[in-house]
Amino acid sequence: MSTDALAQSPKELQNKGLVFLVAQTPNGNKPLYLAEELKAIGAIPDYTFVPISFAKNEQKSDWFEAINPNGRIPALLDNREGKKPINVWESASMLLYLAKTYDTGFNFHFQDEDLQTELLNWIFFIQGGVGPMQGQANHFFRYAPEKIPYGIKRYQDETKRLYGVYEAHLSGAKDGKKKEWLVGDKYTIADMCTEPWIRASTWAGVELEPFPHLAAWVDRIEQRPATKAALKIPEQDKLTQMKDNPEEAEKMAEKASKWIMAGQPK
Ligand SMILES: N[C@@H](CCC(=O)N[C@@H](CS)C(=O)NCC(=O)O)C(=O)O
Repeated sequence: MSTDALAQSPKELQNKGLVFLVAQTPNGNKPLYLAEELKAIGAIPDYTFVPISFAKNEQKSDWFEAINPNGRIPALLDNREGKKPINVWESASMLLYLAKTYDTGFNFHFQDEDLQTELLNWIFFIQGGVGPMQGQANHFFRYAPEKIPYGIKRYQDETKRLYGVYEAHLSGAKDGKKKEWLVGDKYTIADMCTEPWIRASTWAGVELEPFPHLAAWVDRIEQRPATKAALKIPEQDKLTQMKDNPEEAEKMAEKASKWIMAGQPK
Protein backbone atom coordinates (compact mmCIF):
# COMPACT_ATOMS: atom_id res chain seq x y z
CA MET A 1 0.00 0.00 0.00
CA SER A 2 1.36 3.48 -0.83
CA THR A 3 2.29 5.70 2.12
CA ASP A 4 -0.60 8.06 1.28
CA ALA A 5 -3.14 5.24 1.12
CA LEU A 6 -1.79 3.74 4.34
CA ALA A 7 -2.13 7.08 6.12
CA GLN A 8 -5.84 7.23 5.17
CA SER A 9 -6.63 3.63 6.10
CA PRO A 10 -8.43 2.63 9.33
CA LYS A 11 -6.01 1.69 12.10
CA GLU A 12 -7.83 -1.66 12.55
CA LEU A 13 -6.07 -2.85 9.39
CA GLN A 14 -2.98 -3.27 11.56
CA ASN A 15 -4.74 -5.68 13.98
CA LYS A 16 -3.31 -9.17 14.28
CA GLY A 17 -5.19 -12.01 12.63
CA LEU A 18 -8.25 -11.76 10.39
CA VAL A 19 -9.54 -8.32 9.40
CA PHE A 20 -12.77 -8.37 7.35
CA LEU A 21 -13.87 -5.34 5.33
CA VAL A 22 -17.62 -5.69 5.10
CA ALA A 23 -21.06 -4.20 4.66
CA GLN A 24 -24.46 -5.78 5.31
CA THR A 25 -25.06 -7.43 1.89
CA PRO A 26 -25.30 -11.04 0.64
CA ASN A 27 -21.69 -11.14 -0.53
CA GLY A 28 -20.65 -9.52 2.74
CA ASN A 29 -22.49 -12.16 4.77
CA LYS A 30 -20.83 -15.18 3.15
CA PRO A 31 -17.34 -15.13 4.73
CA LEU A 32 -18.80 -14.07 8.08
CA TYR A 33 -21.05 -17.14 8.11
CA LEU A 34 -17.86 -19.22 8.04
CA ALA A 35 -15.89 -16.99 10.42
CA GLU A 36 -18.67 -17.36 13.01
CA GLU A 37 -18.84 -21.15 12.51
CA LEU A 38 -15.05 -21.39 12.90
CA LYS A 39 -15.15 -19.21 15.99
CA ALA A 40 -17.89 -21.39 17.47
CA ILE A 41 -15.75 -24.54 17.16
CA GLY A 42 -12.61 -22.76 18.40
CA ALA A 43 -10.79 -22.93 15.06
CA ILE A 44 -10.17 -19.17 15.02
CA PRO A 45 -10.05 -16.58 17.78
CA ASP A 46 -12.17 -13.45 17.59
CA TYR A 47 -11.58 -11.37 14.48
CA THR A 48 -11.73 -7.72 13.45
CA PHE A 49 -14.32 -6.29 11.12
CA VAL A 50 -14.20 -2.88 9.50
CA PRO A 51 -17.58 -1.56 8.31
CA ILE A 52 -17.34 -0.08 4.83
CA SER A 53 -19.66 2.82 4.00
CA PHE A 54 -21.10 2.73 0.47
CA ALA A 55 -22.62 6.16 1.05
CA LYS A 56 -19.05 7.48 1.44
CA ASN A 57 -17.81 5.23 -1.39
CA GLU A 58 -15.11 3.84 0.93
CA GLN A 59 -14.90 0.69 -1.17
CA LYS A 60 -13.33 2.80 -3.94
CA SER A 61 -10.72 4.47 -1.74
CA ASP A 62 -7.04 3.89 -2.48
CA TRP A 63 -6.45 1.97 0.73
CA PHE A 64 -9.44 -0.32 0.05
CA GLU A 65 -8.42 -0.93 -3.56
CA ALA A 66 -4.94 -1.84 -2.36
CA ILE A 67 -6.67 -4.81 -0.68
CA ASN A 68 -9.32 -5.48 -3.36
CA PRO A 69 -8.54 -3.91 -6.75
CA ASN A 70 -12.20 -4.43 -7.74
CA GLY A 71 -13.36 -1.87 -5.17
CA ARG A 72 -16.15 -4.05 -3.78
CA ILE A 73 -16.88 -5.74 -0.49
CA PRO A 74 -16.15 -8.20 1.00
CA ALA A 75 -12.38 -8.26 1.37
CA LEU A 76 -10.07 -9.78 3.91
CA LEU A 77 -6.65 -9.00 5.23
CA ASP A 78 -5.00 -11.79 7.19
CA ASN A 79 -2.19 -10.42 9.35
CA ARG A 80 -0.69 -13.86 9.94
CA GLU A 81 1.91 -14.89 12.49
CA GLY A 82 5.34 -15.36 11.01
CA LYS A 83 4.27 -14.69 7.41
CA LYS A 84 3.62 -11.56 5.42
CA PRO A 85 -0.01 -10.36 5.46
CA ILE A 86 -2.18 -11.72 2.69
CA ASN A 87 -5.17 -10.00 1.12
CA VAL A 88 -8.07 -12.09 -0.12
CA TRP A 89 -11.00 -10.80 -2.16
CA GLU A 90 -14.03 -12.23 -3.96
CA SER A 91 -16.36 -13.78 -1.40
CA ALA A 92 -15.91 -17.36 -2.66
CA SER A 93 -12.13 -17.04 -2.65
CA MET A 94 -12.38 -15.85 0.95
CA LEU A 95 -14.45 -18.90 1.91
CA LEU A 96 -11.97 -21.25 0.23
CA TYR A 97 -8.99 -19.50 1.85
CA LEU A 98 -10.55 -19.58 5.34
CA ALA A 99 -11.57 -23.22 4.95
CA LYS A 100 -8.15 -24.34 3.70
CA THR A 101 -6.22 -22.34 6.29
CA TYR A 102 -8.34 -22.65 9.42
CA ASP A 103 -10.78 -25.54 8.95
CA THR A 104 -8.08 -28.17 9.16
CA GLY A 105 -10.58 -30.63 10.64
CA PHE A 106 -12.70 -30.43 7.44
CA ASN A 107 -15.84 -29.47 9.31
CA PHE A 108 -17.13 -27.22 6.53
CA HIS A 109 -15.41 -28.57 3.42
CA PHE A 110 -14.12 -31.96 2.29
CA GLN A 111 -10.93 -33.97 2.40
CA ASP A 112 -12.45 -36.34 -0.12
CA GLU A 113 -11.51 -34.95 -3.53
CA ASP A 114 -14.69 -35.98 -5.32
CA LEU A 115 -16.88 -34.29 -2.72
CA GLN A 116 -14.62 -31.22 -2.79
CA THR A 117 -15.04 -31.05 -6.58
CA GLU A 118 -18.79 -31.26 -6.12
CA LEU A 119 -18.54 -28.44 -3.59
CA LEU A 120 -16.62 -26.34 -6.13
CA ASN A 121 -19.35 -26.99 -8.72
CA TRP A 122 -21.88 -25.30 -6.44
CA ILE A 123 -19.50 -22.50 -5.49
CA PHE A 124 -18.82 -21.60 -9.12
CA PHE A 125 -22.51 -21.97 -9.89
CA ILE A 126 -23.54 -19.33 -7.35
CA GLN A 127 -20.66 -17.01 -8.25
CA GLY A 128 -21.42 -17.11 -11.97
CA GLY A 129 -25.19 -17.64 -11.71
CA VAL A 130 -27.47 -16.42 -8.95
CA GLY A 131 -25.04 -13.76 -7.66
CA PRO A 132 -24.80 -11.78 -10.90
CA MET A 133 -28.37 -12.50 -12.09
CA GLN A 134 -30.09 -11.70 -8.80
CA GLY A 135 -27.78 -8.70 -8.44
CA GLN A 136 -29.09 -7.38 -11.77
CA ALA A 137 -32.68 -8.24 -10.78
CA ASN A 138 -32.12 -6.11 -7.65
CA HIS A 139 -30.78 -3.30 -9.79
CA PHE A 140 -33.62 -3.20 -12.31
CA PHE A 141 -36.38 -3.99 -9.79
CA ARG A 142 -35.22 -1.72 -6.96
CA TYR A 143 -32.67 0.86 -7.99
CA ALA A 144 -32.85 1.77 -11.68
CA PRO A 145 -34.04 5.37 -12.16
CA GLU A 146 -36.52 4.18 -14.81
CA LYS A 147 -38.58 0.99 -14.67
CA ILE A 148 -37.60 -1.16 -17.64
CA PRO A 149 -40.03 -4.11 -17.66
CA TYR A 150 -37.90 -6.19 -20.06
CA GLY A 151 -34.81 -5.91 -17.82
CA ILE A 152 -36.78 -6.66 -14.66
CA LYS A 153 -38.42 -9.73 -16.21
CA ARG A 154 -35.25 -11.00 -17.83
CA TYR A 155 -33.24 -11.05 -14.58
CA GLN A 156 -36.08 -12.18 -12.33
CA ASP A 157 -36.87 -15.06 -14.72
CA GLU A 158 -33.24 -16.13 -14.84
CA THR A 159 -33.04 -15.97 -11.02
CA LYS A 160 -36.14 -18.18 -10.82
CA ARG A 161 -34.68 -20.62 -13.34
CA LEU A 162 -31.52 -20.92 -11.23
CA TYR A 163 -33.57 -21.37 -8.05
CA GLY A 164 -35.26 -24.26 -9.86
CA VAL A 165 -31.87 -25.97 -10.18
CA TYR A 166 -31.40 -25.83 -6.39
CA GLU A 167 -34.98 -26.95 -5.80
CA ALA A 168 -34.61 -29.99 -8.08
CA HIS A 169 -31.29 -30.87 -6.43
CA LEU A 170 -32.50 -30.58 -2.81
CA SER A 171 -35.84 -32.27 -3.45
CA GLY A 172 -34.18 -35.17 -5.27
CA ALA A 173 -36.44 -34.60 -8.29
CA LYS A 174 -33.74 -35.86 -10.65
CA ASP A 175 -31.90 -38.53 -8.63
CA GLY A 176 -34.53 -39.56 -6.09
CA LYS A 177 -32.33 -38.42 -3.19
CA LYS A 178 -33.74 -35.73 -0.93
CA LYS A 179 -30.94 -33.60 0.54
CA GLU A 180 -30.48 -31.43 3.61
CA TRP A 181 -27.36 -29.69 2.26
CA LEU A 182 -26.00 -28.92 -1.19
CA VAL A 183 -23.07 -31.36 -0.98
CA GLY A 184 -22.54 -34.50 1.07
CA ASP A 185 -24.26 -34.85 4.40
CA LYS A 186 -23.01 -31.70 6.09
CA TYR A 187 -23.34 -27.94 6.08
CA THR A 188 -20.43 -26.58 4.05
CA ILE A 189 -19.04 -23.46 2.45
CA ALA A 190 -21.13 -24.31 -0.64
CA ASP A 191 -24.27 -23.67 1.46
CA MET A 192 -22.69 -20.59 3.08
CA CYS A 193 -21.79 -19.14 -0.30
CA THR A 194 -25.35 -19.58 -1.56
CA GLU A 195 -27.85 -18.91 1.24
CA PRO A 196 -27.21 -15.17 1.71
CA TRP A 197 -28.50 -14.60 -1.82
CA ILE A 198 -31.51 -16.90 -1.54
CA ARG A 199 -32.64 -15.44 1.80
CA ALA A 200 -32.70 -12.04 0.08
CA SER A 201 -34.92 -13.19 -2.81
CA THR A 202 -37.78 -10.79 -2.04
CA TRP A 203 -35.42 -7.81 -2.43
CA ALA A 204 -35.20 -8.87 -6.10
CA GLY A 205 -38.97 -9.40 -6.26
CA VAL A 206 -38.66 -13.20 -6.35
CA GLU A 207 -40.79 -15.29 -3.97
CA LEU A 208 -39.65 -18.58 -2.44
CA GLU A 209 -43.09 -20.26 -2.30
CA PRO A 210 -42.59 -22.19 -5.55
CA PHE A 211 -39.33 -23.61 -4.13
CA PRO A 212 -40.32 -25.34 -0.84
CA HIS A 213 -37.16 -27.45 -0.42
CA LEU A 214 -35.00 -24.40 -1.01
CA ALA A 215 -37.10 -22.41 1.49
CA ALA A 216 -36.71 -25.20 4.10
CA TRP A 217 -32.94 -25.22 3.50
CA VAL A 218 -32.86 -21.44 4.09
CA ASP A 219 -34.76 -21.96 7.36
CA ARG A 220 -32.29 -24.63 8.48
CA ILE A 221 -29.37 -22.28 7.92
CA GLU A 222 -31.12 -19.31 9.53
CA GLN A 223 -31.60 -21.36 12.73
CA ARG A 224 -27.84 -21.76 13.24
CA PRO A 225 -26.40 -19.58 16.03
CA ALA A 226 -23.41 -18.75 13.83
CA THR A 227 -25.71 -17.47 11.06
CA LYS A 228 -27.58 -15.31 13.55
CA ALA A 229 -24.29 -13.90 14.87
CA ALA A 230 -22.94 -13.24 11.34
CA LEU A 231 -26.09 -11.38 10.34
CA LYS A 232 -25.34 -8.82 13.06
CA ILE A 233 -22.09 -7.78 11.33
CA PRO A 234 -21.35 -4.98 10.73
CA GLU A 235 -24.90 -4.19 11.93
CA GLN A 236 -28.09 -6.24 12.31
CA ASP A 237 -29.46 -7.14 8.88
CA LYS A 238 -32.62 -5.33 7.84
CA LEU A 239 -34.03 -8.06 5.64
CA THR A 240 -36.32 -9.75 8.13
CA GLN A 241 -37.98 -6.46 9.08
CA MET A 242 -38.21 -5.36 5.46
CA LYS A 243 -39.89 -8.58 4.34
CA ASP A 244 -43.01 -7.60 6.27
CA ASN A 245 -42.60 -3.91 5.73
CA PRO A 246 -42.72 -2.84 2.07
CA GLU A 247 -42.58 0.86 2.99
CA GLU A 248 -39.26 0.39 4.77
CA ALA A 249 -38.03 -1.54 1.71
CA GLU A 250 -38.94 1.39 -0.54
CA LYS A 251 -37.01 3.81 1.70
CA MET A 252 -33.97 1.54 1.74
CA ALA A 253 -34.10 1.15 -2.04
CA GLU A 254 -34.28 4.90 -2.51
CA LYS A 255 -31.24 5.43 -0.26
CA ALA A 256 -29.28 2.64 -1.95
CA SER A 257 -30.26 3.87 -5.40
CA LYS A 258 -28.58 7.23 -4.65
CA TRP A 259 -25.14 5.76 -4.01
CA ILE A 260 -25.51 3.10 -6.70
CA MET A 261 -26.39 5.66 -9.38
CA ALA A 262 -23.72 8.08 -8.07
CA GLY A 263 -21.16 5.29 -8.52
CA GLN A 264 -22.15 4.42 -12.13
CA PRO A 265 -19.57 5.24 -14.82
CA LYS A 266 -20.62 8.51 -16.50
N1 LIG B 1 -18.16 -11.22 -7.09
C1 LIG B 1 -17.97 -10.38 -5.94
C2 LIG B 1 -19.10 -9.38 -5.87
C3 LIG B 1 -18.87 -8.29 -4.84
C4 LIG B 1 -19.95 -7.24 -4.88
O1 LIG B 1 -20.67 -7.08 -5.88
N2 LIG B 1 -20.08 -6.49 -3.78
C5 LIG B 1 -21.07 -5.45 -3.70
C6 LIG B 1 -21.94 -5.62 -2.46
S1 LIG B 1 -22.80 -7.17 -2.47
C7 LIG B 1 -20.39 -4.09 -3.56
O2 LIG B 1 -19.35 -3.98 -2.94
N3 LIG B 1 -20.98 -3.03 -4.11
C8 LIG B 1 -20.44 -1.73 -3.99
C9 LIG B 1 -20.05 -1.12 -5.32
O3 LIG B 1 -20.45 -1.67 -6.35
O4 LIG B 1 -19.36 -0.10 -5.32
C10 LIG B 1 -17.89 -11.25 -4.68
O5 LIG B 1 -18.48 -12.34 -4.67
O6 LIG B 1 -17.23 -10.85 -3.71
